[in-house]
Amino acid sequence: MVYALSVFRRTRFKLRLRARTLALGERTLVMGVLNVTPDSFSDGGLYFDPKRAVARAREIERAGADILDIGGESTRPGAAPITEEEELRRVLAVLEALRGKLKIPISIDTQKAAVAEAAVRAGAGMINDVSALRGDPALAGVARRHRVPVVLMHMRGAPRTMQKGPFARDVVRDVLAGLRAAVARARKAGLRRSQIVLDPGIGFGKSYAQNYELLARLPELARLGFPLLVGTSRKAFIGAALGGATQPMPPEKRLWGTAATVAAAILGGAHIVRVHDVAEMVQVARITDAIVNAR
Ligand code: HH2
Repeated sequence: MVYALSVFRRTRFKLRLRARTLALGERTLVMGVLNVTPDSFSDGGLYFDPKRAVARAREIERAGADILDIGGESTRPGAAPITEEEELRRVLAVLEALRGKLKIPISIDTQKAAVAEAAVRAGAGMINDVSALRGDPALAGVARRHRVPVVLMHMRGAPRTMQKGPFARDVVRDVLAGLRAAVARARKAGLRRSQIVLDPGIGFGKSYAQNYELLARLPELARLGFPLLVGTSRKAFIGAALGGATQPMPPEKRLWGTAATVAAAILGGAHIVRVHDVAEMVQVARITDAIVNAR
């Protein structure tokens, strides 16, 4: 009898961006987060100034990220939506300043078609929509016309109220159903299957325990037949498990907890991990990939 760590063998995919193709499943791709916001839960205010944002983008690339994800609107629990003008103002200044300066592709984290359109015109190669086309149905048209991939993330409810519950009785079933519906919306709007990446939406309308359950049961989401992106970085469920519910460990101290979740996500079949601490999580990804490939 051979006993081995249970490791999920990832399906390989090719993700066609405008200027290049990303191979998914050979090694884990690391998506580095750059929030150009005053209020993001872990890096809010740090890179609100475009000059600082550009410096951070270059740092993220040097640290080994494969993709840079730029967002102008916080989706942390309780966050209030911002206007299209404000979001455009925030992200375009950075995208324009970055034009031609990075080798890695840029993803635009937005729920708004107008922001996605302007960002793609300013050089973004993919779209990350946490509302999975529910926020603005016109966003699918932007992806279709420009032939860029789109990340469709599962969210139960909306950021303002999503952590108040009620949560799903069976979280995996809820995420599977939500992601199937998201794929149907995308396909109806004319997107190709090869343009779609799915994301279980860790921390988006789930109890802390359900986030762990999603990580433990991630291989069940691979059944959907799409590449998987997982974003656990510095999230509250890590802080709660480390510090306790009344005194959670603060976001800047969630590095090792994040590392554990990144390793688990990769062992469970994630193709892309979205993280703030790029240099550290690149190391975690390389070593976990070595374990995956040693089977
Ligand atoms: N999480 C956040 C934002 N965007 N996109 C995807 N695809 N998956 C995620 O898990 C995800 C995401 C939240 O993290 P962060 O960007 O750091 O915070 P904020 O929303 O407060 O800006």
